[in-house]
Amino acid sequence: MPEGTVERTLVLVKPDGVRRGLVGEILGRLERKQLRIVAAKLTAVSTSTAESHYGEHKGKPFYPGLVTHITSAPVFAAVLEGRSAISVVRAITGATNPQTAAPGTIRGDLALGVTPNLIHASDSPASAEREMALFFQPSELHEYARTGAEYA
Ligand code: D4T
Repeated sequence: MPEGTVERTLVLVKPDGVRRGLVGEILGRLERKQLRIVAAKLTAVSTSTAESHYGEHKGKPFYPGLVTHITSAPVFAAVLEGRSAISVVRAITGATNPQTAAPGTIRGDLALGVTPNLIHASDSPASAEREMALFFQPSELHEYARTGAEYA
């Protein structure tokens, strides 16, 4: 039995991932790790949602470009659930800069730049709670059992 408590984490396939047709590839990698999709939708990110989501980065040099990017086309938002889901998804995501992200990670294999780095993944339980509430109503979160779910 894998260790860790069951967690939920917010994943965004960013506009570069949606526009490159990589939603299935990215979600597929997470599903193959037995993470359970409990919510998902294609959605536009308003400037106010972007500013809330990336509030911790306000004032940094890359902040304006980050907000411009995340609002430039729809994102595919999803909540993934599983044991230690927050750290497991971050590991599969890889380092922020795709030039140094490890091969085998989503960013290491597929991303083209630091701002267009394909995917956002929550980095702590507190961030996950805050970010899930920004993108989903409680009624949009679903409960079900996966078959053969090692991370269930
Ligand atoms: P997210 O939060 O999107 O999962 O990314 P990380 O956790 O890997 O990275 P982060 O919070 O440090 O940065 C958030 C977001 O800002 C973009 N960024 C970052 C950028 O455009 N230029 C930069 O120099 C940095 C550091 C990429 C991710």
